This record gives sequence, C-alpha cells and structure tokens, in this order.
Amino acid sequence: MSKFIINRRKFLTIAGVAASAVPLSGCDAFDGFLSGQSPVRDFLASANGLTYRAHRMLIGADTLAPEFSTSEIRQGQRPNGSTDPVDADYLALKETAFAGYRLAVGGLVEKPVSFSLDELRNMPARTQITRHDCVEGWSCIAKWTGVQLSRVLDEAKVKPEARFVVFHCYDSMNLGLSGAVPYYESIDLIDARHPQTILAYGNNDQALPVANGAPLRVRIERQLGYKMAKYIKGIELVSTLAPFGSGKGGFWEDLGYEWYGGI
Ligand SMILES: Nc1nc2c(c(=O)[nH]1)N[C@H]1C(S)=C(S)[C@@H](COP(=O)(O)O)O[C@H]1N2
Ligand SMILES: [Mo]
Repeated sequence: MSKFIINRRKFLTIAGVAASAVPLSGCDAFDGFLSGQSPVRDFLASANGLTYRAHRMLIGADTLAPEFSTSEIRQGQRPNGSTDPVDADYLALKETAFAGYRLAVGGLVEKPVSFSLDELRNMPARTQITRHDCVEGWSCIAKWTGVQLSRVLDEAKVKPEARFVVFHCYDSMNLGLSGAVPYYESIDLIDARHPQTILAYGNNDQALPVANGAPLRVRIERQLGYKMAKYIKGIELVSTLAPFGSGKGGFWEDLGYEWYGGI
C-alpha cells in the first residue's frame, strides 16, 4: 500500500500548486497540516484522512473517471478475490441462473425496497468502459453495464441522517483461525451518487460472469478495485460504520487497507 500513499502525496503536491489560483475553502488548514503546525493536525493525522480530504477538496464531486473506447479493451476482466463463492444461499441462487435474486435496500431509508434483476435491467442503463486498478498491481480495461446507484437510492428515499452505503455480499472470506467472514464494503454518499457509480449486471456485452460478481456488483470508478463489491446481497444506508466487521468499513479495511481507496 505504501506505493499508493506516496503516489497520492505526489499528486497532492502537484494538484495543490495547480489549484492555488482558484478559491478553495479549507486550503489553509490543509497547508498548515502539511507543515505540521496546524491545530487540525490531529484530525487529519492519517494518510487516509489526508487522501480523503484531498480528493474531496481538489476533485469535484462529479468529476468523471476516464472512459475508454472499445478498441482499448484488450482482454476479459481479470477475475480476482472471490471468483466462485460456495456459500449455500449463493449456490441456491446460481442453480436457478439467479432467477430468484432480489437486491434488498434498507437501513436509513423511507421506503425499504427490493429489486429483481429484471426490475434493475428495466431501469435506465449506463454503459462505461473504464480501467480497474487492483492494489496487487494490475489494471484492466473493461465495459460495464448497469443501473446508476443513485436511481436505486432515490427509489428507496434516503433519510437525511444517512452518511454511508454499505454493500453486503454473499461470499465469505476465510481468515484461517478466526473463521470465515462475509465480504462487505462501504462508500460515502458522494461516491454513491456519482454518475459513474453503477450496480453492474453486464460486462463486455455479456451477463456479468460469476467470476466477476454475478448477478450484481458495484463499479466505483474513482477508487481502487477492492472497493467494488461483487456478489451483492443487499445495500444498507447507515450513519456509522462501527457495527460492521471490525468497524473500518470493509473486509480489506478491517485488515489494514485504507477506507478511501482513491486513484
Ligand atoms: N464480494 C467480493 N467483492 C470483491 C472482492 C471479493 O473477494 N469479494 N475482491 C475485490 C478486489 S480486491 C478486486 S481487485 C475486485 C476484482 O473484481 P474482478 O474479479 O471483476 O476483477 O473485486 C473486489 N470486490
Ligand atoms: Mo484488488
């Protein structure tokens, strides 16, 4: 991970210079933090806080990740992490080609709802060709088709006190002696409502393969691969991440990765 942190700091310095001509609230506190003399230092005293604030201040909420052309797709999306879950409830769904699948949306919403795959496919679709960057050191350009998460959230009517979207997944991850825990992830509502954040059911013009998260996985194009939960069982709107896993906001975060995996 250290390589990524250094890259982000480099980015910060460059972006900070570029942005100095435009009014940017909070910039002083930020510079003060970098020189080590600011009272907000404690608040920002983690690489994670630094990168999160940097991205949020210097990159607009709606800034798009680069999109590519069909000719730039060189190979299928390389499967990584869980690629064939063996959890009983998942196997039962897979047997029926996911006919009985329903995406549950609950938590801090006015109207808890669930959607079948057909219902999701009948909502307005978005297709995007983007690059997936995995911390393990590989990237892949692929085409993704799905429904914008914001549309699904609007159906459920997010309550004002909600701050995060938690993705609950079907696949359990083996942690050796500590047993198996389900994969989960979380993002804030800025990324959740970003136009390129989609619940994808299609990959490279085919139904999403099991290896890449069938029947439904999220694409969060401005963050690293581990944020993009596959095999989504349900979505929960929450005000705090403390109750889930070890409280760090995701399976890999609980093991030490940063919560904000911005690229
Ligand atoms: N449910 C679930 N989601 C997951 C993972 C996983 O193991 N389980 N691995 C993550 C990681 S580290 C990466 S790089 C991407 C891989 O997605 P892909 O298999 O489509 O390449 O999924 C992410 N989402
Ligand atoms: Mo990854």
